[in-house]
Parts: sequence; C-alpha cells; structure tokens
Amino acid sequence: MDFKGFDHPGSSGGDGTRSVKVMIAGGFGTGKTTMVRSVSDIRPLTTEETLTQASVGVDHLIGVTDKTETTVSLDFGKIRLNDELVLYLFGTPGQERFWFLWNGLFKGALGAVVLVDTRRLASSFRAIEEMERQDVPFVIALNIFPDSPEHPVDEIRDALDISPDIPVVAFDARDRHSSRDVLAVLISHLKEHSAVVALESR
Ligand SMILES: Nc1nc2c(ncn2[C@@H]2O[C@H](COP(=O)(O)OP(=O)(O)OP(=O)(O)O)[C@@H](O)[C@H]2O)c(=O)[nH]1
Ligand SMILES: [Mg+2]
Repeated sequence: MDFKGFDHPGSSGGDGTRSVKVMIAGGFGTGKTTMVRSVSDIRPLTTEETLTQASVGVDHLIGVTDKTETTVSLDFGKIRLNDELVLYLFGTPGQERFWFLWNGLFKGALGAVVLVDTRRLASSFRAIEEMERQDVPFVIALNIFPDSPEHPVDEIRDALDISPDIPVVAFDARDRHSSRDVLAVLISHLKEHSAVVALESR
C-alpha cells in the first residue's frame, strides 16, 4: 500500500481536496473496527484474526464476551467528509501485545478519535496517554452499548483525566451517521486546536 502524501499537515490534491490522516484509537474491543467499517466510503481493509488463548487473562472481555476477532495490524478506511476534505482512517489494534506497532502508525496523523466503552473506562487509559505522549490532538467518543451505564459527561471526563477543552461525545459505532458526526466533531476540534497553536506560537 502506498501511504505517500500523508505527511503532516495533510496533503492537497490537484482539485483542491485535502487528504488528512486520522487515527481511530481506543482500548481493546471498544468498537474501532466497527466504526471504520460503518463509516468508510470504500470497502475497508481490516486485519482481524481470531482471538486466541493469548488474550485470556490479559484483555478484559466484560461486555464483549461474544467477541471472536481482534485487529492485529490496522483497519484502513476512507471517507469524503465534504467537497474539500477526505479523511483516511487508520484503526489501531486494541490488544496490548500489538501496541509496539503504534509509533509507526501515528506518523503524519493530524488527529485521533479515542473510543471509550464506559463499562470498561480503564481499557482506554493507555490510548489517551499515547495521544498525549505523541502530541496528537484527539476527541473522546463514547461507544454506547445497550447496557452502558449513564454517567454524566463531567464524571467521565474526571475519570479519564482529560482537559476541559477536549470534546466528549456519545455515539454508536455501528451507525454511519453517528460515526460521521464524531469525525465532524474531530475536524472542528482540529480547526480550533490549530488556531490556538497559531496564537501560542506568536
Ligand atoms: N451493541 C453494540 N455492540 C457493538 C458496538 N460496537 C461494537 N460492537 C460489538 O463489540 C465488539 C467489539 O467491536 P470491534 O469493532 O471488534 O472492537 P475493536 O475496538 O476493533 O477491537 P480490537 O481490534 O480487538 O481492539 C464486536 O463484537 C462488535 O460487534 C456498539 O456500538 N453496540
Ligand atoms: Mg479492531
């Protein structure tokens, strides 16, 4: 696969379309592959393998007991958000034993969506730390399952220990419109973020 043209801060095509690389990150089984699948305009590339004994006792399967597959390398999808913007979506693997892949995956990424399952908040802590470490601006997307507890957003924000300017939105990863809305929130956040960075660097 040719990933040329993804260098920061996104590349412009001859027709004025801007291509931007966006990461879909989050803990194990939070719905990253589901989101890339639901929102992509093209048939997404996924690299799923059957869950093996290697994950027993390592990954917390509460709430995802019917899960049979896990991403071993990446998910890849593409969506045209509007006339000017095409997003290339890179879903990360959730299992800790594949996290060594993350450094390479983030190269050239302009922003990220961090998926959180509110039944297992802690599973996304490491993903949030990783965004902060790699200095990738992100939004939090709460993937709501039928038995998800209803916590006020402020409590979730406190539990995740994120700054007040980071958007937190609830969504359904299986739903194309809902997933698309999350990407639109990310793009507005990136616009605000780059305005703040521009002001700070004056
Ligand atoms: N009810 C419900 N089930 C969901 C939702 N999103 C995902 N699922 C299910 O939850 C499981 C986990 O989804 P995946 O998309 O594989 O999660 P992932 O984050 O890619 O997982 P890893 O790659 O293993 O980290 C699957 O069995 C999905 O069918 C949702 O919004 N609601
Ligand atoms: Mg996956």
